[in-house]
Amino acid sequence: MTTLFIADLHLSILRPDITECFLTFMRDEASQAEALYVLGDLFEFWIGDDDNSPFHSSIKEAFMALTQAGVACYFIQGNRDFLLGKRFCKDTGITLLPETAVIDLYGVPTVILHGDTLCTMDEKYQEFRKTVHKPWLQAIFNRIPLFIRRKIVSHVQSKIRAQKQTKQMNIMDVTPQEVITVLENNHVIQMIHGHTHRPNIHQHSTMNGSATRIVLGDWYTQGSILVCTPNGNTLTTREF
Ligand code: LP5
Ligand code: MN
Repeated sequence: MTTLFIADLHLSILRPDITECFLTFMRDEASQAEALYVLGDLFEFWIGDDDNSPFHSSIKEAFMALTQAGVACYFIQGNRDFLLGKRFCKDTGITLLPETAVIDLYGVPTVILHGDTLCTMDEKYQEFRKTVHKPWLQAIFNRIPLFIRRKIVSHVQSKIRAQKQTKQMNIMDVTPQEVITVLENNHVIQMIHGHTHRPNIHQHSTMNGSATRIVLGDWYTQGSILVCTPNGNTLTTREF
């Protein structure tokens, strides 16, 4: 019995090495698992479910093969694929979860999330997030022709990139008090998230006792997978 977690792959046509590692993982490993959880930022940027490029179709086919083989696949949106929605789920058989979800991981109630909402000191990002999550703005954006949406995204990305360079590293990590609040509000002592690209296993003191926080790694230089079994959880890597 195995449950797998991945996040922050940032798949794009510009990085065939990541895509190949991901497709091999899906075919050889995920297909043998009980469940696969993708905790956001699967894509470098997801512009909308109507983007049917051959590249995106090949990723969707990999999920479809998995769900058809009986592997349960779950997805939580990240800050780069917050526009991934119902149509993607219908095309692949995956289940979209809310931004914070509680699951039973081999008897341990566990809160899972992308992780961006834990970075409360990054006020500019949280403001930006609030804006792009407005349903009315997303509805308008989804009606804009695909090629214009692409231009808007690359324009905003290039503006933001410069801003990000000036941010202090510590504000781009989670706020410890926010971690404790989320653990306590969800009545759990285990959390799994990505986003910060700082893979590690941390302990936190909560009013319910000592809690474990597992941070998933990104896929910039290697595949990063959290492998969970009834006997324990292991952060692992796969060479490109
Ligand atoms: O992912 P990572 O680690 O690189 O950076 C994130 C945060 N950055 C982002 C930005 C997205 O990756 C790119 C978004 C392109 C959006 C296109 C617009 C689509 C419109 C859709 C409308 C429904 O998520 C980064 C964090 C970092 O994580 C660590 O947590 O710091 O945040 C930023 O850099 C954001 C800036 O701080 C704030 C930018 C404000 C710019 C205002 C532009 C307004 C655009 C409004 C769109 C209509
Ligand atoms: Mn992220």
